[in-house]
Amino acid sequence: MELTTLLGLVLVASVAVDGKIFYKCELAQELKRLGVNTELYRWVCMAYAESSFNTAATNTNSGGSSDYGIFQINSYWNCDPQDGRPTYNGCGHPCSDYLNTYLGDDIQCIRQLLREHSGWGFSYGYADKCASVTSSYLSECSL
Ligand SMILES: [Ca+2]
Repeated sequence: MELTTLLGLVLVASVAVDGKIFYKCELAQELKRLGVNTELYRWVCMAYAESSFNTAATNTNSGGSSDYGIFQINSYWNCDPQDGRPTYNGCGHPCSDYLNTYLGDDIQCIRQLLREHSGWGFSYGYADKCASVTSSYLSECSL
């Protein structure tokens, strides 16, 4: 294999591993480390419902907007897709900030949505899979 081809493969691989799929307890520990200290189990359940713990998850909605990252933050309301599509960008970040392994900015946006919506009503994933979640969801985790 030519060296240039090898370098090309290494480059592609490094881009591909920019995101991360968390284990459940690992995510709980990381969210706690970043300051989530109330109802942590709701955050972790919501992340599983929305992205299966994948920070690089993207999904396109029927209306043309897209959802980004471990919490599936929406490009029309809450982040800027930076591709010309309209956005209110309520959380004030490019959507790409919600695809990396640093979750501090993702948490900040979800905190804002929790305030604006007085709870988790903004997340269809939460309503679908987490409405009856309890703290026992994290009972196997060391926190
Ligand atoms: Ca981030």
